Amino acid sequence: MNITSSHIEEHNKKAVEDHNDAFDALTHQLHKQNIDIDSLIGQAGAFQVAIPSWALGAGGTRFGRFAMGGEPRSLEEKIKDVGLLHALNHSSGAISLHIPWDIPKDSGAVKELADKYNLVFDAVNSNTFQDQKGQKHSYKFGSLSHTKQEVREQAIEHNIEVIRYGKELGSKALTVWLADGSSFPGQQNFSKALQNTRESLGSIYKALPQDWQMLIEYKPYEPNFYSMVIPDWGTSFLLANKLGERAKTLVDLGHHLPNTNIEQIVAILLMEGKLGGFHFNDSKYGDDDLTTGSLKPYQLFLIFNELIGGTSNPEQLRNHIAWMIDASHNVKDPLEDLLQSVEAILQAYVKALLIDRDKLQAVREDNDPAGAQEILQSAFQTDVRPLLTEARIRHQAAANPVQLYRELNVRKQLINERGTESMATGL
Ligand SMILES: [Mn+2]
Repeated sequence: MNITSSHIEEHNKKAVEDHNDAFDALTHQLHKQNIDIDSLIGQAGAFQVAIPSWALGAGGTRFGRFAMGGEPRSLEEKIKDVGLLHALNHSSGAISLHIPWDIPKDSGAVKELADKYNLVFDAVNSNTFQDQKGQKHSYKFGSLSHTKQEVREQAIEHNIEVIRYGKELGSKALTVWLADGSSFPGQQNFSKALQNTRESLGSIYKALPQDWQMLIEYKPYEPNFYSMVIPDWGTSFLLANKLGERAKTLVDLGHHLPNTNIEQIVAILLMEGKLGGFHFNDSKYGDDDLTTGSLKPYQLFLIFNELIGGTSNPEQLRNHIAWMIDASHNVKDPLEDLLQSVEAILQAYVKALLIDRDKLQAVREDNDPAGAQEILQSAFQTDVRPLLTEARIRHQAAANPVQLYRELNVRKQLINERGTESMATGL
């Protein structure tokens, strides 16, 4: 299944009339606010969000998994699926791989295939949260933090192996998410576990190429339910500081206790030069891994407000932070879900670019919270969808990606190609 330029042209031809009306109205509205819409279209068109290889199949819960058919059966098919997304929205031009689920057998051929779809390889992800067949030591009681040196060494070696694969493909970052922790009081020596982790990460850091970053993720609970070795941004930040300049914190939006002020965390990490990347998703209760922006679009907007307010140059922001989705889809078609997530991220980004920074600064100086709210709401309530549609049309992508996906019956075609039983590797 390929999306061709004639598919796109035909779809866009039908959409153009309604689009032009909406786009003209928005152009007029922004012009009155002295906002240059072309510059915003350029910035929206340059923003790329990496798609994780593990989010292309149906996700599951611990109660079960419902197959959806047509799932990618190999790394090559995963790349093709991300290629489909990128052809539709022009904003999914990177893929983030998970080792060992996506070991490239022939890196040259894999790279060539990705090139064909204009995709690059984003951060590579290690996996020491489950045991693989034939693995010598079990991670049941931890990996990088384990009490036994031989288990820690095995986990370190795995991470170094992941870097090797990433180097072959042109990745520039390693994401470490540590599931280590304890499920019962007294089970683990907190400080010893953190110390072991720090030393293990130090060994991995030594193997990190000079132009790479190490992204350290945190999570307050799950899979361990009493303590996690890296439970919060403070612990990740502490490790990143001790490791060195190329170690940074990765913020997964679902990895906080309810009601945590994530935008404040983002602002502080950015100020300290330690914000390495994002895993976007949305949640109501915990690490729900729902579609980004489906529940809390305002929170997402406030995060981008901090990002843009904390950097002088949007280009630097786009290029120096790893933007990734980390979601799971139990009841939606994953490809539709990913299109919706990317769209929500771009909406939040562009809306945050609309904020009048000078005015915001002035009301802050005047201690005027109502004034601040007026400014934020004015940006947040602006319907920027015509702007994003225009950016896609200018890049020969689909005016409405989800609609075209449905018009072309992509899922049905994928099922025809791959069958109803195919299952993507992952959780
Ligand atoms: Mn994550």
